[in-house]
Amino acid sequence: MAETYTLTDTIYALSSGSGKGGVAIIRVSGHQVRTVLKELAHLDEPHPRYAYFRAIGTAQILDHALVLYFQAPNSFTGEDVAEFQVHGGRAVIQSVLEAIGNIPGCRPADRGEFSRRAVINGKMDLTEAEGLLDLINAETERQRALALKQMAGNLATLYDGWRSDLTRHMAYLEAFIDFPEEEIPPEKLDAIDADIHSLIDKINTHLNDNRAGERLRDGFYIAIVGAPNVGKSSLINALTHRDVAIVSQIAGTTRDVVEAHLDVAGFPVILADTAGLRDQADTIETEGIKRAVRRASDADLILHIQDGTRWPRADLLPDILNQKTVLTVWNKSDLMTTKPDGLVISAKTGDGIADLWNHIQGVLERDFGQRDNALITRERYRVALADCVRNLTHALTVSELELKAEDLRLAARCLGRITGRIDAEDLLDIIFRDFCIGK
Ligand SMILES: Nc1nc2c(ncn2[C@@H]2O[C@H](COP(=O)(O)OP(=O)(O)OP(=O)(O)O)[C@@H](O)[C@H]2O)c(=O)[nH]1
Ligand SMILES: [Mg+2]
Repeated sequence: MAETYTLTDTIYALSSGSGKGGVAIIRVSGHQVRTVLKELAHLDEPHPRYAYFRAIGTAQILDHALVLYFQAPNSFTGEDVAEFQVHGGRAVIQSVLEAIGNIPGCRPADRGEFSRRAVINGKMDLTEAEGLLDLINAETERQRALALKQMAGNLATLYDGWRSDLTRHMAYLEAFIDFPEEEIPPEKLDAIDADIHSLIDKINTHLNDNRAGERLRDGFYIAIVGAPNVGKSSLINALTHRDVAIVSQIAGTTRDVVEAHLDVAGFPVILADTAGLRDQADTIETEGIKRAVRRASDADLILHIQDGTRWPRADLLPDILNQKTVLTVWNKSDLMTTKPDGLVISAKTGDGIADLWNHIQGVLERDFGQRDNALITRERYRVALADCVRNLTHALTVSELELKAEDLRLAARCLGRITGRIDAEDLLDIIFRDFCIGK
């Protein structure tokens, strides 16, 4: 059983990053905020949203800091909130945190507890809180843009809108259930069914997004595969401008999968160099080849490297990889006498690498690029949406009003689970565990 969440404590934490810095921000939220401001900053009647420059401390001065007060409900958490912008030294931070902790009713915040309170107090829904988490974790431009949209409520608005449509229909049906002597006009029933149909279509379109949102959060996997010695490791080094993989003229050099994280035009990319594929190999190399195929079959894009000096003789990919998006790349252009058709590069001289980047970007753009609609960023949303569609589809097959209303209720519940409007307690524990303290 999840413990029931209590809002009686006042919580505090360092909300800026840990370590030394010019300024550190300590946040306090809860009933005791006014007491904290009085005792620590000697502010009796703080104006909300004013910046005060104060000496901080009770018995002795700990620091001179900017102090801000946000009055409930107009704060991040919806409670009274204070922010202390102190100097960012470890001893300063420690002493101010301790001084707050000495005030009765104040305790250190848990992971994500500020955001959790914001959700409980209706300042944001779960998708917005998760958007905030993603924004904090965003490493590339497109991740940032995606997270910001979600934090601003694009998914919340979408799901709440669908849910309120369903609630409206439900209420209508309930009215006729409650007064059985009244016949529901058949054209009204048809209109409701038509609406359910159209909602199913909308959710299915939303679901059919090539998992762009989830992949944008997690990163796109690109696997470099091909026969031994064709220059795969040379290519990962050329693409990353680093010496990430060992290069040698001995066939079968690479055994393990070697990964590098890159930012490609704002897309987070995980590039993997793999062992050369061939039939004759020792035990260790065979294991390497197994890993290579496994990694490549999970990849969003495969770069199939061919030795261009052997053109037009081409190596074949294992069957399971042929269903994936594959870019064939002919390497070693500096040694070629005839130029192959298609993508030609030299991992050694850098010839054609810029063009290869353009092709990779083209694939990313095509599969995951700018879409106007809101993207599903978590499996949890996807599962709930699929459940919702199932219930709606069932609603269309039943004619009894009671059963139809029940299906609509279940469908609405699925949407409510995503936004946290219902069943939130058990979900909250799981979701806010991923947050850091102070958020
Ligand atoms: N001239 C020339 N040599 C290259 C080029 N790319 C790779 N090589 C050479 O080809 C040999 C094999 O390169 P690697 O990058 O280790 O090849 P690999 O595909 O990773 O090989 P395995 O790990 O054994 O599967 C090395 O001697 C490289 O210097 C190229 O574009 N031009
Ligand atoms: Mg290699």
